Amino acid sequence: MTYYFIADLHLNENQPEITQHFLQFMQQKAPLAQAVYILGDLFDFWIGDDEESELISTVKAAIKTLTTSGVKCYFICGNRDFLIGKRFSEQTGMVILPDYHVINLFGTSTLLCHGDTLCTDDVKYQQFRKKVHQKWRQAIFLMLPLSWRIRIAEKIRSKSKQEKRDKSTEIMDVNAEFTAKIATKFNTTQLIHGHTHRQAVHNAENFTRIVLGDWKNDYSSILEVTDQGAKFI
Ligand code: LP5
Ligand code: MN
Repeated sequence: MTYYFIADLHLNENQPEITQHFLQFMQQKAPLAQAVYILGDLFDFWIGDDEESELISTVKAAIKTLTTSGVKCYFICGNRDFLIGKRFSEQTGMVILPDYHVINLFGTSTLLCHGDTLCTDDVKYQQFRKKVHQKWRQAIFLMLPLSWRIRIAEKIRSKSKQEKRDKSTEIMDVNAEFTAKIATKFNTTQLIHGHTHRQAVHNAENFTRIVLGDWKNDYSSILEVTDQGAKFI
C-alpha cells in the first residue's frame, strides 16, 4: 500500500512544465496508490468553480480518471485555492477535507494540513485569512463577474508579494510552539504539511513534522509513504 502527498504545485499557464509533471505523476505513480493527498495550493489561485480554461479542464480530467479507477484523491485547501468547492469535487471525485484532518498512516496517527494556519507569527496574513474565509465574504465574491474576480485576485497577489518583501523568513515559517500544541490537540505524533516550500523532515521531541516542498519546472516534491516509511521521490 502506497500513499502520496503533494502540495504547492501552483499550477498556472505560464509554467506548462509543472502541469506536465503533474499529469505524468497522475498517470504513472498515482494509479498504483491507495490514495493521493493534495495538501493545498494545487492552483496558483482559484477564483471560483465556474472558471474554465484548458488548464483547468486538463487537471480536472486527470483527477477524474484517477478517482474513477478507484484511487482516492483528497484535498485540503491552500491559501491560494481555498475557493475550490462542491462543483469541482463533484466533477472530479476529489474529496475536500477540512483544514485539519487526521489519518492513520501505517499505525502512526498523522495530522494533515496546508501549513498556513501554523504560521501564527505572520499576524497580517492571519488577519487576512480570517477575513477571506468568512462565508459571507466568499459568497459576495463568488457573485461577482469572473473578470472582476480575476482583477481582485491579482490585486491581492501583488499586495501579498509587496508585503512579503518586508517579512523575515522566520515570520513566514511555522510557529514551533503553536505547531506542537496543534499536534497534541489532535493527539498525533506525525504532521505533514506544505505552504512554506521548505521540504524537510523535522524530528521534534514528541512528533515528526514532514514539510512538502513546492513544484518547480525541474523539481516535483512528492512524498511517498509505504509500510517501509516515508521518503521524497
Ligand atoms: O501565496 P504566497 O505564498 O505568496 O503568500 C502567502 C500569503 N499571501 C496570500 C495571498 C495569496 O498569495 C493570493 C490569494 C489569491 C486568492 C484569490 C481569491 C480571493 C478570494 C477572496 C474571497 C473573499 O495568501 C502571505 C504570507 C505568505 O503566504 C507566507 O505565509 O505572508 O500573506 C500576505 O502577504 C498577506 C498580507 O500580509 C496581507 C494582504 C492584504 C491584501 C489586501 C488586498 C487589498 C486589495 C483588495 C482589492 C479589492
Ligand atoms: Mn500556500
